[in-house]
Amino acid sequence: ASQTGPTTTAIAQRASELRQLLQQASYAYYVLDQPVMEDAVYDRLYRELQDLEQQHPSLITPDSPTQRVGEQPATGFESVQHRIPLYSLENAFDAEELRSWDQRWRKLAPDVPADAGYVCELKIDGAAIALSYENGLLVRGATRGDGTRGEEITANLRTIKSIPLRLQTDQPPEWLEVRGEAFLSLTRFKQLNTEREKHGEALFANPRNAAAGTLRQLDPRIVAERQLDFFAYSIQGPNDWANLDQAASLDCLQSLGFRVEPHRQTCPTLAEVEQYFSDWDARRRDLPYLTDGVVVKLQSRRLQDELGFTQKFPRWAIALKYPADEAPTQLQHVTVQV
Ligand code: NMN
Repeated sequence: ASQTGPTTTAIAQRASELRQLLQQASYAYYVLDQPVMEDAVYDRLYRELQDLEQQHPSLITPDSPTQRVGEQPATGFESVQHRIPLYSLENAFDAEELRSWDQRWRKLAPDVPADAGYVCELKIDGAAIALSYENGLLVRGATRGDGTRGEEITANLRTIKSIPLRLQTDQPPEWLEVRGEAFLSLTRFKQLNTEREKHGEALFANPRNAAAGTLRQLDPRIVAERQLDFFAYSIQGPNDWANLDQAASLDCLQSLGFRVEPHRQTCPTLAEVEQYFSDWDARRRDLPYLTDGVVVKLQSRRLQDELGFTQKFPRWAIALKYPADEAPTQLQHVTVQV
């Protein structure tokens, strides 16, 4: 028999190679912001993979870059229970309240030295979500909801290009939960509102409302067009993965393929935390996304475990908030900041 063309194995190998190349390029493009491939090359490889998958549907894998956007709109969202509840954070509105938080936890752990260390992270103004990975594969994503139960919005979250469909590790744990903030960049927010204005549609009040509303869209194709982004900030999993100190856990998320807000800083003392907060109050409007404060966490995981939680909040973290802007974006030039 004169069989021509590549064998099934060769085709499967090529599909796998294409997925890997595209995944690497997409990671460099969306997460690292450092493209490693020309768009035209990326688009050609993408089409080649699409064609292969179309001819051989059995080759499609759930982490294929072609599988980010589902075709079918949902009819509604299911309520799902979070594996571990998502607590909210206690707020502090000035340095005074920050110090009072510090004194409160120190009473419970009197032997901790003054320079035991804090990690400051910019608090992004978006929507909190939880992502579940099983053996490295994204299997579920949900909104925060009331912290105990949220809405299952996996198809929508899969459209976010900076969320890995597969964790970048050769030895993924059986399960891993990653939390973070889905948000819209300011550029994208403004573009969307310009488009909406042109079409006579109601404008989004702010990027947070736009992100939250987008996540509850029934049609993942609309979600994909909105181009949400994601910063990871917390990791839950089996011991080796959960027992990391705060700064190491953020580095771990980054090495797993997530975007982690790059301006985080380890601050040995509370004075440095206060400095970070005031430095960023001046600089935050230069960022391409909105931040409404600084999340301060204790660096030591052991201390976090020792302090635990109140009914509502972790004792080892606080959100230090900037005063809210008084007017919507369009009117900012007439807003008097006091
Ligand atoms: O929907 P995706 O596959 O993410 O592509 C959207 C656009 O972004 C395309 O025009 C593509 O060329 C571009 N892109 C480029 C790279 C690259 O490495 N140059 C990677 C991912 C997406």
